[in-house]
Amino acid sequence: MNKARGAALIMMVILMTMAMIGYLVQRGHGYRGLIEERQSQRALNEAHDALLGWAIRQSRFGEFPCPDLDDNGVAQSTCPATHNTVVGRLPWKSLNMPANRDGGDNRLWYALSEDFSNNSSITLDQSHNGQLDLDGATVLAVVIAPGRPLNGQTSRPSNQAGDYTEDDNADNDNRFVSSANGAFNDKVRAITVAELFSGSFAGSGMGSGMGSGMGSGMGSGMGSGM
Ligand SMILES: [Ca+2]
Ligand SMILES: [Ca+2]
Ligand SMILES: [Ca+2]
Repeated sequence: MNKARGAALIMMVILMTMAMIGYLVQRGHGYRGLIEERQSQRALNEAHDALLGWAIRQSRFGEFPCPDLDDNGVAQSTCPATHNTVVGRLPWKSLNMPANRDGGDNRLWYALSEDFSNNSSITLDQSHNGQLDLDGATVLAVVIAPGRPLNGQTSRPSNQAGDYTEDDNADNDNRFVSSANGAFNDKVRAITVAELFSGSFAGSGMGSGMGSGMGSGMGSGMGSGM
């Protein structure tokens, strides 16, 4: 083998090794993304069921706990509202559930319609759909797994939604989205008045849908990379 041929062979081996390494790294990232996505979905499902389980047990049927505004796990005793919406974190201690985190190791965010908070004393029935909008549909609450920080979200930990959520989820009004153009990795799970009154969610102790986990809930937004 002459020198030129030997050098070409070595170069080919180096290129093939680099290509193989690149493939394995990419595959590893894809696998990590899948694990994170599943963890986020699990956390959203647990939060969804815990919130509904709480609401059906209240003396005022359908009242949900206030979001946690200071990240101590405990619901605020009063729900300060903006645009008929209360935005904060999931009050996991008040819900008597483990501290669940999404695939990016964040606590979940939680937004609630004012009618279903303790700001209101109206008797809730199926004519009250809530005051939040998720992808154009009316819902009574949303839970959001914020995912890893994206560009500009450099101030974590904080109690500002914009450090965790993106696009229409970050502006503290009553409209939320499960997808958006540009940088966006929020995973959103809705809670609807139909679910509240059907009791068809895991652990509800009522209805016929127990144990279903409701994994296909509207607006889950799962499927894109974290
Ligand atoms: Ca709190
Ligand atoms: Ca996010
Ligand atoms: Ca919004």
